[in-house]
Amino acid sequence: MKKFLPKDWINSAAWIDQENANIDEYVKRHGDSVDFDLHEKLTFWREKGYVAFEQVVPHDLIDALAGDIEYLRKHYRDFELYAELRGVIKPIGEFSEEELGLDGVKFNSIQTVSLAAARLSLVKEVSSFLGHVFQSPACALQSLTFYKGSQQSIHVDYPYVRCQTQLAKLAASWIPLEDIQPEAGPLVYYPGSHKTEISDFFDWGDGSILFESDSKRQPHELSVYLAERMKNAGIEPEVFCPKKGDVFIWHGNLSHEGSKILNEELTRRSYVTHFTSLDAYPPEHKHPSAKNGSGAVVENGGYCFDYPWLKQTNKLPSWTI
Ligand SMILES: O=C(O)CCC(=O)C(=O)O
Repeated sequence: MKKFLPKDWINSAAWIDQENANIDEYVKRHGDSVDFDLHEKLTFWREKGYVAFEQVVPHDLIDALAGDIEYLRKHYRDFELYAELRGVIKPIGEFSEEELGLDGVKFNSIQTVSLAAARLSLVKEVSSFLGHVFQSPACALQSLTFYKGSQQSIHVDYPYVRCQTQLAKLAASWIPLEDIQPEAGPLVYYPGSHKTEISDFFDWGDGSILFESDSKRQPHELSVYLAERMKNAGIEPEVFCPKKGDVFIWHGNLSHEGSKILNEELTRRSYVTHFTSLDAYPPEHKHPSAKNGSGAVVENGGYCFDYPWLKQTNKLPSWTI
């Protein structure tokens, strides 16, 4: 099996993360194509490893996804998706209806059956911004729905989300499906921690930078490592308490976590998409019909490809609106 090393990350870094990135020059050439301040956003991203946009996500799309999720909980046997409950990921049909009604359930890659989800993944500012970060169109790799705070310990995404052909072409968006309360276990992130001089590379064993089934080290050891790196660099965590309509985008090497839920009564409904670029999209994840213009949702310059391995063609209600 090929072992991935720090050079595989460094050699695939997006232009914006390279030492000689010239944002002034880039914006002179491409700045007209967007209706936000591209220079400000790219500069912020390079320094901090995240950006947020306020009130850009259409509320009707969010409501449509919430409706799809409720429908899915009741008609789950009609859909070929994976769900996650208490760390166990398995086909949705192997859960009971009672389990799928529980607070902790996450639905994986609902964008394959929910048009609302696909369109939320490709919201204009996200597709456009990431298209500039990657200098190639943004492509959704996978998504997750959250009902409550995840309370996931500090981590970075790249050891886990790694099917893209260029490792460092990785980013994620986080869309609240409701206003997020500070006691609901909001997302927490560490500004500037995406820089490799801050994070360095966690060694999963024999120099590998990715979590593999035979890794010698475990995810909790990555958390201990990152917490120590943050402490040594003096980086304080920041909390993201967005309003419905906002979106947060983070770099594949930004340290982040789900903070502690302080009020168990509160939900923290959210939708996360992990992205790569079109030029790094894994060919085996692309439906053959995508070449002919079907087999993908294409919006705002970004792509959500149908997975070729899915046999069923049922769609959630938002697809028919
Ligand atoms: O929303 C959260 O609490 C964490 C999400 C996350 O870490 C991820 O999807 O990578």
